[in-house]
Formats: sequence, C-alpha cells, structure tokens
Amino acid sequence: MKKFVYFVLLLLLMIGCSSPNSVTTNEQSNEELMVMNVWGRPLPVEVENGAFYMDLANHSNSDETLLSADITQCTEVQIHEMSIDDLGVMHMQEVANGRLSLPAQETVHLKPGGLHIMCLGKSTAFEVGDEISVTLHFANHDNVVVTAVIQEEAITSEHNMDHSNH
Ligand SMILES: [Cu+2]
Repeated sequence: MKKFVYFVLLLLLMIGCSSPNSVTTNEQSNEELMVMNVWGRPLPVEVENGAFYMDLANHSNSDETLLSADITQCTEVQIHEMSIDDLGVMHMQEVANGRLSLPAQETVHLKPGGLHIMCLGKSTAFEVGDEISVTLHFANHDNVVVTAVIQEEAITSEHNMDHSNH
C-alpha cells in the first residue's frame, strides 16, 4: 500500500513538472500585464539623465500599480510626467507618490512629452542599438524585466497615433 502511494506521488510530481498547465499559467500572467515598445533615445555619456518609454497594458480585471523601476546604468530611477505651467513652459516631475496607476483593462502609454521612466545619474552613453535592461516592480505582480532598445524615435504603430493626437 505504501509503495502504491509513493508511486502515485512520484507520478504526480512527474506530471507536475511536465504539465502544460504550468506553462499556460505563466503565459496567462504575462498576458495580463504586457509591457511593449520599450525604448530610449541615444545620449552621450556627458548627459546626466535619460528617459525611457513603453506601453503598459493591464489586461486583467484588477487595477495594478507600477511602484518603481531599476536600471543598472542609472543611479536613481523615477517615474515622471511632463506638465505645462502658466507660462507655457514644460516641466517634468515625479508622479504622485512616485507610483503609476495601471487601471484594469487599460493601456498606459509612456512617451515623449508625457509619462516616462527617468534615469538619473546615468553612468554610460546610450548608443543606437544598445539594449538596456529595465526591471519593473509592481504592487500585485512579479517583477517584469524588459529590454529597452536605444533608437532615435519610437518605431511602432503607436508612433503615428501619437502625431494624430497633437
Ligand atoms: Cu523626467
């Protein structure tokens, strides 16, 4: 009887390891929170700060929050937004509480002139074609590590949409 129990346990373990269910679970959690079109502009090493842009799609039915981000090449990373003051001058500041809300079933666009991931005190030059690893920390989701490609401009379908909005 004991042998039979062990056998069943072993079988369960084997099924667990190769089960397509575990893969499906990963895929679903990835799809619930999708980070797309991650990029930043090329900057010489002398320029102290840089910015990264991306689209964050929350396909789940619950609100999510981007708490912070880490980039090895940056001394400090903050979530910023641009605003225009009474004199028409553009400013940027950290978002409220330093956190970015990602409402359920919505996509938040980080793009030039708006929200961005601010890289303060960068240690290297960013050259076209460079790939910069960005680790995103969420309130209710595992960390997501994405790769930002250094390029002159966003080269996605969103690019055209950006211009039509102006
Ligand atoms: Cu900024």
